[in-house]
Amino acid sequence: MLILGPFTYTFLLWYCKSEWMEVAKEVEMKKRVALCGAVVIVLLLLAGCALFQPVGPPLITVIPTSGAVHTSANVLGSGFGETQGASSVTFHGVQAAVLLWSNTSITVRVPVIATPNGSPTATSVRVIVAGTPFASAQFTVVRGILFETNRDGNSEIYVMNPDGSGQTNLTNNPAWDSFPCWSPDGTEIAFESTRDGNNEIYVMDADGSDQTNLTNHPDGDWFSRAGRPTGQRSPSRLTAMAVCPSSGPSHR
Ligand SMILES: [Ca+2]
Ligand SMILES: [Ca+2]
Repeated sequence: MLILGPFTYTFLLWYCKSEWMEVAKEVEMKKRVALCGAVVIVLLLLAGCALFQPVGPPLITVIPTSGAVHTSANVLGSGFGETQGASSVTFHGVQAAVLLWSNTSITVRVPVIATPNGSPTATSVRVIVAGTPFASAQFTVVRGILFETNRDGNSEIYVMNPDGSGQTNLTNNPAWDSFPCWSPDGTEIAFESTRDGNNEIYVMDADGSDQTNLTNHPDGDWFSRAGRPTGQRSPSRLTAMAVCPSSGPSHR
């Protein structure tokens, strides 16, 4: 009996312990099942959110870099690729000259769309990456107001926003520069200048770059305007005459 006592005690202890372990295992198993179920539910919810999340084009922002007119603009976003390659940017379907291309920023010269009466024109900007439409945004093309001023000590051609802000010297030349006028598509400006020693007709890009002497003649060359003489060369032969109306300003 003395022997059976410890044996019985050990047996009962083992039995109870086994029972307890079984119960503990069952509780642990239930916990794990509950945990797995919760994980599955969370995963399903996440998948559902991703599945039903609206898929749209990547967001891009178009901001002008010029204070005067929108002659250049930065297209900000991501995923453009590090190099331009076969990619491009269009404004209202017109391809813009790309000045700088990186994965997150594209600098373009805005191809000023025909802006009847110089009024602001809303246009759609599209980024095409490797030949495939990638993203789009809205942008308002503004044709600046051209004017002359002597504020820098000699006549210069300036451009400003329609509200008078962003006044920018486009010519920056010590000679006389005057009579600016937009080309019909707003991408170029024709003007007169004496920088080569006599009057010449020049053309420059809308941002003032690439100023080119069109006439390049030792005699005087002017636009034809009502009430003032024309140059000694026939103005009708000049490219600039195609963009400057003969009824243009006459103030000298
Ligand atoms: Ca000047
Ligand atoms: Ca000349």
